[in-house]
Amino acid sequence: MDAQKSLFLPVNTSLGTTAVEPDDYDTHSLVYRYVLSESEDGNGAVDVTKAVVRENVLDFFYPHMLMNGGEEMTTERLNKLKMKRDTFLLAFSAVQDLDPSDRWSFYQIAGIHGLPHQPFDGVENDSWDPRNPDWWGGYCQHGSPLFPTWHRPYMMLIEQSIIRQAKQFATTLSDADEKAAVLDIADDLRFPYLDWANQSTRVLGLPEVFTVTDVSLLYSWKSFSATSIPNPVKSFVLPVSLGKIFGSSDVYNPTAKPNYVVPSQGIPYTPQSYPTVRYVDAGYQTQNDKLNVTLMRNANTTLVEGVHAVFQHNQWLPFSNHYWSEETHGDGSQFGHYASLELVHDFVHGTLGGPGGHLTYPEIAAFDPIFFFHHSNVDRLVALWQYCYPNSWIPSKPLQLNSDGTYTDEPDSEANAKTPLTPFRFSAEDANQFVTSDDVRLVDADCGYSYPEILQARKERWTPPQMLDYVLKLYEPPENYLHRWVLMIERIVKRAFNGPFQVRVFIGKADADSQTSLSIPNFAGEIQVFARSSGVRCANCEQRQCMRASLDLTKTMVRLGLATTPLPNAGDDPFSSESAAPGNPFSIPGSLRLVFVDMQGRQLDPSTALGSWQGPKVSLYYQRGVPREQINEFMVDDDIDVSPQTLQKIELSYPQLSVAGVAQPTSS
Ligand SMILES: [Cu+2]
Repeated sequence: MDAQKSLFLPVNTSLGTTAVEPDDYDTHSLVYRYVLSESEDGNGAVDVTKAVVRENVLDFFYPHMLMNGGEEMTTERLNKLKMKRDTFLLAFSAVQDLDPSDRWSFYQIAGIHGLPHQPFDGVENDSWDPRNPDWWGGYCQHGSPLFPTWHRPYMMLIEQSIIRQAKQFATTLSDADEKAAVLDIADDLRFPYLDWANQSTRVLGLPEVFTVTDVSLLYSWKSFSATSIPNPVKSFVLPVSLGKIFGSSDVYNPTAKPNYVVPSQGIPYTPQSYPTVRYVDAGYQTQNDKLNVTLMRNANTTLVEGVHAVFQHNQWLPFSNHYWSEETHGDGSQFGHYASLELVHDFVHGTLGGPGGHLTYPEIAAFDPIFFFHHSNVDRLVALWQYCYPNSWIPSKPLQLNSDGTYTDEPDSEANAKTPLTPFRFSAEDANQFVTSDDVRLVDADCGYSYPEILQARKERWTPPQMLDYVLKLYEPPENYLHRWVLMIERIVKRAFNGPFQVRVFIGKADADSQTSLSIPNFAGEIQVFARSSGVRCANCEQRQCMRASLDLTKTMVRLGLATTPLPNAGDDPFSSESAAPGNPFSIPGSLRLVFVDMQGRQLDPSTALGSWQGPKVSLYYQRGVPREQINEFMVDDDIDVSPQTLQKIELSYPQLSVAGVAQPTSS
């Protein structure tokens, strides 16, 4: 493994084999950093207005469709944008072609997240035992306040690999101008972000660039002959077999169940030479129509409202992750009813991956190239939120989490802003120093990249309330209701069903089950649980990791003609301490129906799947919506607490609430 490896592309690729930086393989160069531009006044501060932006995928991949962004769109500028796009695609493709033993390869970098549960670049913890099922075998942080920050250097690492291959590509170009131009572009290559909640996604679904088999190059290259290449953002062909994600007895193993025809017996899911897929059919092909129908439906039912709700948290802990625990945060004072960013992110994994798609399963999600476009957007939302709430950060007091640990962190280890984010090294000099959350707190000042809105805000010196106003308008649900009702499910045992699952929510459809159409007006949305498989684990472990999830019901209530104004026992101002709780509008038996299904849409029985499973704890929150004009004063003033204790909570139970397949929900 330590023998000198070819740094660059294998001989059989079209981009050549000459080394550009031949000495850097054996140094600890797998670090997260870009070179930061310092400000001109010489005080050593970083000039945040010089940070390179990660652009919207539509602007990045379709530059010829750009109106002009306020700038004059000259032929010269358009050509440069086309060249940048093509170079990104060529370089990303080259990263995917690298030998799987190469630490810069897509295979190795994608493998950091979950399977194959092997050390990346030799970063290990001596006590990690791959046979101990209590340890998670990937490095990624989920259900943790480190969720947003761990994925930050992860994105930067793969961008560094793309930059390297872009420089390599430049050396193959015979036209001197093209070579110079590509070298000039290379350091600025960043993953564009896929904004899955914006207007375009709600109406049009996934941009075509993610679905075509071959992608056309837009620039008229003089010294590169191809006019199209196999599309590197549609799928990645696994160079080695990844092995099984699930134990042999489970119903989820896609090799066994009905959509899949995998070549021969005993071959695990994700076998060598198979491409990653989304919404796979019996022929192991991605079904883009199913993907798009689901994406557009979910963007409209859950993602827009989810992002809107996420920006109403003003504390890092509940904002950052979906973790739920009775012991530490069970009194409602910490978390409340709003969606966490991680939860909305979970929805997107299930929505883009669908049944059998790699993105749906945490163990293998990062092998679908779209993972990085999704996480670019997650990171953008983190950065926008940080702009709105600059003082909120990972609590300094160590947090004990009932976690599975990671490849290097023991189960139940404590996490804080100084926890090493392995395997991402801090510098090339010290192999044992890893990036911490504090090191990557700000995208521009600490990391050297930015997003269009943040760059604009910095240049125009927006205040945090101005940014919040901007974001809330961008993701405002189509109707800005003054009375909002949100369903909150606590204590969802993530591993109850040995893999990912969904909770469908219906209003006024007491007999809804897995066969009920999602196109009826009663369907309010579905909660995606991005859960790992259990393998062989003690019953106790399976009870431990719980998450919380929420879903805004208001739109569906209005559609069904249900009253959304609180019943008369609520005071005029539900925020005031004297006001009584509003009445529950769901007073009829069967008003709210939960249906648990697996990713293939088969009904699950929450009460029997695990003998000791306590089942979900369900409540309804009423929030008086904030009129647009008042958003700033309500949300941003540091003295105003918009956290959940100011909101009205109503516990839901049988018979108003029912769960498909269960005679009566388990009591809480
Ligand atoms: Cu993710």
